[in-house]
Amino acid sequence: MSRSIPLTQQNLARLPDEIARPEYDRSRLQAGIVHIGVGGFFRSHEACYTDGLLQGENAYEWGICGVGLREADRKMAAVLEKQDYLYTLIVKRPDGGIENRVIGSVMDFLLGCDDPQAAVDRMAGPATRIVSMTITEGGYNVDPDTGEFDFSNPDAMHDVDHPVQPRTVFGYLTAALRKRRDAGLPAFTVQSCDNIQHNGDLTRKMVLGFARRQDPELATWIESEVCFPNAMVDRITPVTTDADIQYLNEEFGLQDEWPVTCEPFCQWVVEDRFSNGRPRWETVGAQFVPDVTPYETMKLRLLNAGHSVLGLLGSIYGHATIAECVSDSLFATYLRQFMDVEATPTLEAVEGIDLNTYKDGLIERFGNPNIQDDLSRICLESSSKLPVFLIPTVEANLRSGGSVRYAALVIATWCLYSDKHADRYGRPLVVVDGMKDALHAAAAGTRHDKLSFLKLKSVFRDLAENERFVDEYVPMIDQIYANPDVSIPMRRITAT
Ligand code: CS2
Repeated sequence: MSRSIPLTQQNLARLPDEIARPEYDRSRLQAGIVHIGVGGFFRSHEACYTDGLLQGENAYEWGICGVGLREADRKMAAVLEKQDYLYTLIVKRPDGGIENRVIGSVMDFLLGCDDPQAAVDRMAGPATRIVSMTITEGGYNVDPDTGEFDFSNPDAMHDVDHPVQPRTVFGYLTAALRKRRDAGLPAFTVQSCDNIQHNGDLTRKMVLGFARRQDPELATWIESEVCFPNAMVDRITPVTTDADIQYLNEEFGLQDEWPVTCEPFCQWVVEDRFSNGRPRWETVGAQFVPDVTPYETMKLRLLNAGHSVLGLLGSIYGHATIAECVSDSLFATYLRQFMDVEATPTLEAVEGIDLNTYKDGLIERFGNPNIQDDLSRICLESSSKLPVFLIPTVEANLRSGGSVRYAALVIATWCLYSDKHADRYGRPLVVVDGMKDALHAAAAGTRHDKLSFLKLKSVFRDLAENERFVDEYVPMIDQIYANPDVSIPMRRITAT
């Protein structure tokens, strides 16, 4: 029989001293924040900042109510409810040290797919002042050809016609904002915490695009009343594994069914524009700035693009994790040269940040041997990631005459990956991507037309028409289709 202690509010006092826990009175919390999309990243980032704030000051009005809109959120709902919405954050340092901390800022969870009305009512309630979200890069429903709201999505069309029975995040936000307007309540802030350039501006554009179609008058109200601050968010958060659950059990006798593992580094740079007040997150390390653009560009083009470079090349080569890639000197060199030669020249200066120190820090973070960040996580949804992380760097270098070969090999490798779904030894690679079929079909066309993959305009825009890019790309396709050992072109590129 297991002697382990299930994680609940009542059992907090029984936990070993090494595990930090909420010292504040959780029964006094009110949900000033409703968060849509409770996954690992939200739990290691916004919820962690908010927990830190609640530990430090009487900010009881800033508890968080989680909301899941999809069937896939059912497990999170069940686990959190069973654990009184508590979970453990396992912070793993590069030197092997681990700090464990039970996070208490989440105080409730609603499953929209079971009861949409309850979720709308919670957002529309007077206590709610911010609705934040992490719905992934692909969740914004952008038509890749026009950049506008994509009404070909059947759920979005359903929401246009059923304003009180929403399915999408856009349907929920407009339903709740309508209720607030009708009740004479101030609007809440809509705060995106997704890793997207100008995440607030994009959210605004999509919410307004949707609302104009559904209810133009409401759209005008939203336009003038709702703030959508942009933010740069950062904390590497691998997918939780059974080993994380076992670790808590074996080391501390703590039974947490869904802890979160992350690195110690954490960053949140936010534009200070809120419709109805905000928590004093600056007291726990968040930075409020007038314009996040330089911070987000730096992060997307160095950290995220760096991840994609390692993720795609490493997967085909046969590496399993980011740390394993960085411990391979060829991959470490390739990454550093990509950052120095191709990414950095496209960046503007960032106040208070020395880019060399930032890059050294990234290599150290990526190399954290305790963070098992699988390349499968990095490569999922690449079709939403690369247009933001990598293609703008290529385009900027094509304009300025800068190098594009490091990126060209990564894109050629992604073609091979999408075509074969296997590494260089023929071992299967799982592909999770909203565009999986389109990517596969385009990549498979390479045998007849070497530019077939590159002609996917929604991902690569006009790269297939750029002679200089094509001149770099085609020989790389030839080379890796002849021999999928990507280390050969990597060695050649890094040596020149
Ligand atoms: C990763 C990010 O998804 C990815 O490809 O680069 O999830 C990355 O780990 C985070 O943005 C770190 O803040």
